[in-house]
Amino acid sequence: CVHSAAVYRRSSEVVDCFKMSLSPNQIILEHYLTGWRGLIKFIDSLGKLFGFISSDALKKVEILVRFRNGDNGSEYTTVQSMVQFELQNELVDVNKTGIYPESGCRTLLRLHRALKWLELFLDRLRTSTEDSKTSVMCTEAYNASLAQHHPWLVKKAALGAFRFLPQRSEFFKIMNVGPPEKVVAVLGEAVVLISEVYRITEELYVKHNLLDLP
Ligand code: 1PW
Repeated sequence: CVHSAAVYRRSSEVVDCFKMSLSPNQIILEHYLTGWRGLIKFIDSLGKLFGFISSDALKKVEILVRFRNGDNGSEYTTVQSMVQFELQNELVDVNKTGIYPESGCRTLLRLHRALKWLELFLDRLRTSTEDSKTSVMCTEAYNASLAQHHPWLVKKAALGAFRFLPQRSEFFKIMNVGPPEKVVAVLGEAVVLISEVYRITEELYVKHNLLDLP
């Protein structure tokens, strides 16, 4: 997309990346990953306590970037082409024997699951009022989605970190898109786009029975 992660400044630019990743029934990996880089920058700006979250997400993004830059890079243009290529070439641990721990399919699945959390959290943020607590909204969104895929230690660390999220007004400022009404509008757009990206990926993963790759 038009925004390079390096100059990324506003959360509306992340929304642009996810918008550009929709093609319209395929997900273009380049833009999906740029969107994630923007999200990671945003998480980083929330403080050091969130470093373990952003560093894991960054690791996943970098694995997929490596595939895109590798010998078979052209197969990693869309999520659909990636899934087809890796399945056809038996690069995915479909039998759960742990021999391909870093397939593109299993790596993207982690980001895909995290996107559900983001969708739920942003939707709560969008419909929240001035006295709503970001930590509560984030915790609820997490418990309703990503938490079920995490071992207890990760859960404990994540739930512990959420308590230190900036409060709503500060959070809106960090998003850097303007007054609260504008933030709410951007959040509305973000939720629609992210849920569409999520839906398309989910359908693909269901179709190929990839939703519980180790
Ligand atoms: C404040 C808004 C935040 C929204 C972004 C969501 C990012 C979620 C990343 C959570 C990472 C927690 C720590 C890492 C856990 C990994 O074990 C887990 N990774 C993810 C992305 O869930 C599973 O990856 P693994 O261990 O199977 O390679």
